[in-house]
Amino acid sequence: MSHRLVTLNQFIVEQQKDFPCSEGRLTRLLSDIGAAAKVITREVRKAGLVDILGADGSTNIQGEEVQKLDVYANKTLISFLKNGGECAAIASEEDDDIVVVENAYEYTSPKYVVTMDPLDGSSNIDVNASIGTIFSIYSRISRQGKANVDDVLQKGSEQVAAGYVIYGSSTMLVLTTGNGVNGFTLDPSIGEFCLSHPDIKMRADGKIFSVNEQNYHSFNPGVKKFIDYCKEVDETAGRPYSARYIGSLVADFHRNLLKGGIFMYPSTQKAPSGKLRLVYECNPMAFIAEQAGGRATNGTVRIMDIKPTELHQRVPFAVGSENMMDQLQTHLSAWG
Ligand code: P6P
Repeated sequence: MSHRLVTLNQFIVEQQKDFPCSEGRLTRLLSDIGAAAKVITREVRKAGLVDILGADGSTNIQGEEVQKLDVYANKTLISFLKNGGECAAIASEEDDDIVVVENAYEYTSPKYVVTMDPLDGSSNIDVNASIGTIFSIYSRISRQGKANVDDVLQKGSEQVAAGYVIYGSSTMLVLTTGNGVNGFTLDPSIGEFCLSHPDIKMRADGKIFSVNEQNYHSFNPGVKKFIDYCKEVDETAGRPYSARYIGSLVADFHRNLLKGGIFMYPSTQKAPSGKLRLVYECNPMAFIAEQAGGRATNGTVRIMDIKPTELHQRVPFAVGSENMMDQLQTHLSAWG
């Protein structure tokens, strides 16, 4: 049976019917992000060919060397969001403070704010490993005037939408608006994201565990015991798990979303609060995981229940298949 080609914009508009009071403004915001992703794809795809590869010499607030594509992706997304008129402020992992959208107050009263990691995994750019853009959308809390930092320091449970774009063997946008998770693959021949993975579900029993074992020595006992459990070879069941770790959150998460598995970035000696950012990385991935039937915690509480206290806050992070997350929790409860 031939499948009807459904573009991202057609899908969003069709889903809009589920929100009778919708005015199409979230639709516009999501299409702005989709358009920015196409522009970023064009640069990512030729990164090896033009002088956009490699660092631009600066470092961001995280103290990480900024790659030129990082800067390009950040500027592109901010430009599309500013000009789209539906976004009152942008919190980017690349910027110290929020970008308040000034001109929006003259013509429209934008309802939403966006948090984003414009190009996550950028250390993988030079080695051609998959990288990604991660974003969340919240309804602003401030009712009029300029948006402020409180608008973007909301619990993850307040997200209106979340998604990521993975720049891999193909460019794919994975999105949830709270009604399940859907994947759209960019068809370069028509320049459209087309529905390719409808209603993605994360298997309850995965077979993949993803963690940087270089940090094993500094993990807490429960995490160590869980990793040991994953590596046990059960003769009857064969080798139950496979270790897979790319070092690019979007790529590691995407594989586990489609195949089932668990990703962990626990607290380590070098990163006692964990490495990943609650606002830019963990909340959007947690929303997607839960919408696909998975779970996301900081080892103690649900990620989306944590109230952020500052923009670049880091948290320990575990996300994945329900039963694997239960196994991790069992080991954490027993060993701390
Ligand atoms: P490590 C990339 O720099 C990143 O922020 C995530 O995309 C990725 O999951 C993590 O760091 C990898 O960190 O310490 O294992 O190299």
